[in-house]
Amino acid sequence: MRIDIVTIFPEFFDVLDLSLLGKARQSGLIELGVHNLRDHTHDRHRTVDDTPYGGGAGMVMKPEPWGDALDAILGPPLPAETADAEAGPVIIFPSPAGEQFSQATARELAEESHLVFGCGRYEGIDQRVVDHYATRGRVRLISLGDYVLNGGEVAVMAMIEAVGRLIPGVVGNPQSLVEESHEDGLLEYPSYTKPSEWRGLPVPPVLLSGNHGAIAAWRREQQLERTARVRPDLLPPAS
Ligand code: 6GU
Repeated sequence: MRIDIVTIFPEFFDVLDLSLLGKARQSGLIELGVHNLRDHTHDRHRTVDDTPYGGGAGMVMKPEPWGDALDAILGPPLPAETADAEAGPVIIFPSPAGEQFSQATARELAEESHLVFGCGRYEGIDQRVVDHYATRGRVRLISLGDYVLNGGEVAVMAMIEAVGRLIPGVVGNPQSLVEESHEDGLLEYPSYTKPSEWRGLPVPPVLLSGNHGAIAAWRREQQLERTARVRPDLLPPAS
């Protein structure tokens, strides 16, 4: 998978050298391009924002640097009559005004061959950037959840981690992708390792029983109890 990121904070993504995703890049499973939006400005101050038309608080990101930066990734625009957005990459603008990211979104994005992320700052990006690139690729506005971040970078990092680990070969043991929170619609069961007693706290005896049926039943019960307690919204409505 190819991933391109446009941002005014390219250093932010240096951490993608580390851990599982760093290994996936070294092995060629993930190819990453991080692009500085300011490299696509043409004034002495490398300006990326301006005041909003119609007034209001804050600043809006200007369309021209975004157009130059995204065209450098996607190629120049084609004549409107030959444009085929469906054939283009998925272009993601992280935004608190977007659809909410979920494990289902991560699974969809993991099937793609090219993702482009445009990290907005300030009060967002001029809407015409979103509108124009919807003719060049499959644009999605995606939010991490109902809270406000200062910019899209942290959100993109979270999305890349969630998507990257679903790419075949990135996580060593594929079974570990199956048995975790959200994959089966429930929260995961609690886990224990040695020693069998720590600070007076024993491991639940069933886990030491060697009875695989009983262990599976206990884990399922724990998943249901935990989900009902902290995330009842994930359970199907009681009939
Ligand atoms: Cl994707 N961006 C920003 N700026 N804030 C957010 C978000 C994204 N998701 C939740 N809050």
